[in-house]
This record gives sequence, C-alpha cells and structure tokens, in this order.
Amino acid sequence: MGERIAQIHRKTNETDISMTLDLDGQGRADIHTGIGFFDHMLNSFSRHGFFNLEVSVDGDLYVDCHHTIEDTGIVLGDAIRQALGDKKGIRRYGSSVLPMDDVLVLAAMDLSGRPYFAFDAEFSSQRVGDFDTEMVREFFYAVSYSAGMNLHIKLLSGDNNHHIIEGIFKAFARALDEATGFDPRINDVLSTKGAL
Ligand SMILES: [Mn+2]
Repeated sequence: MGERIAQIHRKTNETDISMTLDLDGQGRADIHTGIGFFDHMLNSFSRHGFFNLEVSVDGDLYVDCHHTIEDTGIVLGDAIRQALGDKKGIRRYGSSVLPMDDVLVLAAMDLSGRPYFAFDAEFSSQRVGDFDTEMVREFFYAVSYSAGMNLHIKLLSGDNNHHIIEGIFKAFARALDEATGFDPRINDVLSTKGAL
C-alpha cells in the first residue's frame, strides 16, 4: 500500500493556499490561516482524526473571513479525495456522536464519490473570535463537494457556540478517520458497482 498523502497549492485573486494532508498520520499539525479560531479548529481536526496536516493560507482577511475559510474547505476536500486514491480496502462509511461539555454533535459520512451535504445546527452568536459562525456551514459544504463525500452534520443538543463548532470539527475528524480506515475484510472497493 502506498502513502496516502496529498500536497496542494491553490492560488486565486482571493486566497493563496498550501496544504499537505497525510491520512495515516499521528495528529501532527502546523496551521496558519490568519484566523486564530479557525487554526484552533483545524488543529482539533488533525489531532482527533490522527491526520498530519500542514496548512498555510494567505487570504483577503481585509475583506472578511469568508474566502479564507471557504477556499480552505475546497482545498481540504481536494486533498482528501486525492489522498484516498482508488479507495481500495477502506470502510467508506464513518460516523461519530461526540460530546463536548454541554454540546452533543453528530457527524456521518459516506465516501461515495457523490457529494451531498446536510447541515442542521444553529448559532446564537455571529462570531467566535474572528470566525463568523455562518462559515461553519460554508466550510463543510466546500469540503463535502470537493471531496465527493456525502456528509451529514447535526447538532443534537447544547448551546455554547465555541463548543458547538469545536464539537463539529472533532466529530467530523473521527468520522473521517473511521471512513478512511482499512478493514481487512475489504479486498477491493466496498461497492456492488465495483467503483467509488
Ligand atoms: Mn476550544
């Protein structure tokens, strides 16, 4: 089995992003997006999914945080898809119900190649640090579509905005770790069609 690592550089007029993702890592992260709370979330994603992740973003933060967060989501989805390759031997499905203090979050995914995104969570504040809470939906929409992933995220209970967002990132990480992991019973791809 080869290494499952993707290295991506994406530059537009709004953002310049470099990312390296290793799906079979130890949870080592080196994250610099210019948005402190977003760095905290990507560190949590790396740590709790055991992914090694290096991210450097030079975004148009003088506008707002939108392009920086959305484009990082696009690149992370691309990196996941590239690192997965032909998806031979992986579990394909992953889910996590994750508690964080007052919050309980559900994340479930199917690495089917067919993007679908369902998001059911509301926030009572517009911002956590310099991170606009409405960008949580935008980020995971971008990830799911560029990864070709069916992704469902649902807030089951709780109301602290920092905890809700962090719980979502951790639940997503754990679900992705499960879905990208190998099952020795799966020799080819887990699909009756023969391809994912
Ligand atoms: Mn925190």
